[in-house]
Amino acid sequence: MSADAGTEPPPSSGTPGIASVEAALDRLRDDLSGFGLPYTLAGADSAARTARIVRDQLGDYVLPRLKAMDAPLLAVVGGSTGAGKSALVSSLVRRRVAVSSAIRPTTRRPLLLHATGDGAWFDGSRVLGSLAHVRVAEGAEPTAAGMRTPREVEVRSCSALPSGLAILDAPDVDSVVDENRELSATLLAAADLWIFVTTASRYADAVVWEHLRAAAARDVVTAVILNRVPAGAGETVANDLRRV
Ligand SMILES: Nc1nc2c(ncn2[C@@H]2O[C@H](COP(=O)(O)OP(=O)(O)OP(=O)(O)O)[C@@H](O)[C@H]2O)c(=O)[nH]1
Ligand SMILES: [Mg+2]
Repeated sequence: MSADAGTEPPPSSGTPGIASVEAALDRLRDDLSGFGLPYTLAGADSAARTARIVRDQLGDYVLPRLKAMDAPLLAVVGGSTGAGKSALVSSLVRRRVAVSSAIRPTTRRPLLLHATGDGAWFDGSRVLGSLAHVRVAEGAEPTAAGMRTPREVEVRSCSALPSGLAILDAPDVDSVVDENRELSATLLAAADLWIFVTTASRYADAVVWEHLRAAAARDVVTAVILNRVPAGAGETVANDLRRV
């Protein structure tokens, strides 16, 4: 089911019992938002981080999905810097929607592409409510490489996408830019599907596996794409990636 741009997303299904679960989870998220650990005791940092992750997971995935089971699926393309995420997203929709370059990292502002007519699902704070949503015209030039726009997500309609599917080109999970890594965690938490892009030179990096383990822990559907493999090494690298 889809909604036209400018209209309100449909209300939740109204299934008996769902409303009380929603209310309880809303309260839990609000409690976690106000949760503070003012004393520098052992374990305080890690407890605060866990609280933040649970709050984001509730706000960015569990609650939005519970409130709108028929909202479009969000496929988040994440992975190492330079793995070719932006090149892949542009290739999938057959137009240059994202800048791909030799600068590391290139993508600083996540780009959410949705089908024509699905706009209303993504204009409000239903998904990625902790980020400012910046709507950009469908035909506008892609955002320049390295442009710093903290805690924003660019939202664009894309007529190449089928109704009910949205794709998000995420910043990297492993560059020196701390805010990119934080942002990636928020984006991956909102995903119905992770498309995890790695390369022949990065697939054994610890950070890659941290994310894949997190995906397994969340039981989220994940596709791993092995990109930028030197000629002749394809089978060897792919087999080793499968093994690990
Ligand atoms: N040879 C080859 N080069 C590729 C491929 N995909 C991407 N590249 C190149 O790899 C470089 C990085 O591509 P990007 O699309 O910017 O990579 P990214 O994963 O989006 O990087 P960040 O935005 O920094 O996270 C660019 O120079 C691309 O032209 C590919 O399949 N083959
Ligand atoms: Mg990119």
